[in-house]
Amino acid sequence: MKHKRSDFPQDFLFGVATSAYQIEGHAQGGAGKTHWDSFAATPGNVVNAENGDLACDHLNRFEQDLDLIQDAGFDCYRFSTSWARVLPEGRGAVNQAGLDFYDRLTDGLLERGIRPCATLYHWELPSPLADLGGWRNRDIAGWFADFTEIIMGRIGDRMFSVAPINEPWCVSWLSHFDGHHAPGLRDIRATARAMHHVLLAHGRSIEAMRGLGMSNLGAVFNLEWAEPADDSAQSENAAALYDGIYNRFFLGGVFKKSYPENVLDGLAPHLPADWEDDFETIGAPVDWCGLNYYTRKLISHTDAPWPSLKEVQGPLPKTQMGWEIDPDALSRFLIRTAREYTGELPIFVTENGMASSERQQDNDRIDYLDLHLSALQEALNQGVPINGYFVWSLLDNYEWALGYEKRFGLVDVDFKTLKRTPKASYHAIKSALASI
Ligand code: IFM
Repeated sequence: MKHKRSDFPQDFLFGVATSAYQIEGHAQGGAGKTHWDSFAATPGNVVNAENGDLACDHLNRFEQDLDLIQDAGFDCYRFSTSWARVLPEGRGAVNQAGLDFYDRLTDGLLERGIRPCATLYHWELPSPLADLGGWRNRDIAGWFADFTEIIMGRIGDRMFSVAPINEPWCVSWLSHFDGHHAPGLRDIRATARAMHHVLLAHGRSIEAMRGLGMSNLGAVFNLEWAEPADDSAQSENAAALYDGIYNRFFLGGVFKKSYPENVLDGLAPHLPADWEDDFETIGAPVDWCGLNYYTRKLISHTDAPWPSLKEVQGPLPKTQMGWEIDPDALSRFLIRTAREYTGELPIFVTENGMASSERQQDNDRIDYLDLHLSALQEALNQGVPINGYFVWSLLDNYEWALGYEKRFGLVDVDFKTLKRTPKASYHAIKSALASI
């Protein structure tokens, strides 16, 4: 890699990220069924109908995985806790084996000198709660606050940082409007409710953790830069709306206690009654802001009903996902987020990385990471208070509706034998983190 640790501020933190359902092996250890299990079991939803039953078997191999994180020299590990592993029914009886697992994981990190950075929800909603309407049901905010108290009551004393929910856009829009993720709905009313409730649940969870006396709590957003596909005013408005739905709705809710007007034009009739009254909870102060960044989109207008958006193929080089590589947009996002939303609050890039079919000599990933670290430095030079950067992901894993084919890991996983083999990018980062 071109970059090395000493190119960054002295207390800058480097980490690596994963999530529970994508690596643990969810059919094991007493976890309850989730909406991803039934979504994946429905023909046509997931490539090869693959699911997270075994995934990387991290549940049984986590010591080996923590050794990999330590050997690479990472300061932090961003993992998530599965709601259904802790509370198989979503509420009520606790699965002690689940709590014990996260307890051992936490201690395993601390023993290795790695900071535990938890995300409470990374998409595996317990099926009994999905049966009650899941993210469409306002009660989910209370159920999630209860889960927060249970899991953080056990491991919260040892966390370096915690964020309630990973990527609210994916939890709501991608899953209830696009139908690409569980529960696979395509319904604007369901979408509006999920978008609002996911933020309400975030706020209730923050309140619950403050009640436990915890600090260093944040919010993690996935951002996608929207560029008009051409010079027309229609495309410009379309890109602004895409930006509103994808980025500004969620940042605005948490940091401005308001939703963007162009999004309300279409969504307001579908939001739950008295939604404005929830902003005090949604906007509960946080200690940092996490941004997950991968790509940008070219957007134009279509005549379909609201939001009338069309994605247009762009000319930039693409990853295995078909996502354009645009590091400059990361700088722009970091600068804009600080200027318009977060001010002096520390920002972390909580996910960045690429899928590549290169299973060993993944030079494309090394280049991608270098380019994005340069973009991050550009924002640092402009005074944005960025405190850390996390690579997605430690291991090749379950890439949701795309199954196991798309490989994001610094470490290759052979899904037949579950053997882990560090790739060239792992070794490159290890050298970069060791060099001063
Ligand atoms: O694998 C996902 C992860 O679960 C959330 N952020 C984006 C990653 C790559 O698609």
